[in-house]
Amino acid sequence: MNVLDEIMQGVLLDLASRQVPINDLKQQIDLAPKLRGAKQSLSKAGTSLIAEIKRSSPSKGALSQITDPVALAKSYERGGADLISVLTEERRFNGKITDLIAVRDAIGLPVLRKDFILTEFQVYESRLLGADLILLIVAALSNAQLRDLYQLSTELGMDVLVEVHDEEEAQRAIDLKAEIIGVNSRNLKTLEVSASVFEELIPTIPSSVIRVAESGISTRADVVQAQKAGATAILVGESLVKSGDPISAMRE
Ligand code: IGP
Repeated sequence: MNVLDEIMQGVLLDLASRQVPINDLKQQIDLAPKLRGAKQSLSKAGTSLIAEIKRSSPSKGALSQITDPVALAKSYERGGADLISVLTEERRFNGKITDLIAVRDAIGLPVLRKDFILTEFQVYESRLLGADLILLIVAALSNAQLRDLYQLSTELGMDVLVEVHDEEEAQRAIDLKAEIIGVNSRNLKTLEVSASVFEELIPTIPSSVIRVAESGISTRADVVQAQKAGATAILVGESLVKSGDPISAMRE
């Protein structure tokens, strides 16, 4: 079993433990928090920044610097981030649904729920938690699942970040007519980062799409490389979590 399969298995187990009837969630949808417009936030001129709250990762272990996710999110917002990503996957990333709620309450920016979304239940749950943007990982889903979860997410008003790592996945995202596509330089099956992935894949995505370069970005040169490949946004976790005042250095 590869890493992605293991993570997905854990996600499904955790889900079983908090499952309530899906109708209970549907009934509450009208009370869901007002949406903040993720796509709009990522459509401004220049390269947008998605700054991530990440406590730990399977490849790097604990990024122990996060003692207060709310304080970190506020500093990202002050630093000029356009959108905040919050990991909510528990087992491998030590993410917390409560982080998403607390962060969203404390800031005005739109938020991304960064998790392994595999079921309709999680989509309704994300909307109720106030996620403005939801991650769908092409490698984790069949075409039918991808289409159904994408459609449900947009019906509920959320924007969708469709994540790809190779040419075939990128084509599936394009065929879906995804409006926001993320190219992850990390292979979730092996956890290896390959710097050439941005250059290979981003140019294959139509320019009408918001193109997000994800993972392994830590220096100004990395940002420039992603921009040259055609990225309109970057998603940065570890290097922002680890450094004190990093955002000014990353912005043009
Ligand atoms: C952030 P980094 O290397 O800057 O910490 O990466 C982000 O791209 C990464 O956390 C990520 C991720 C994912 C995590 C990208 N896709 C899918 C969990 C699931």
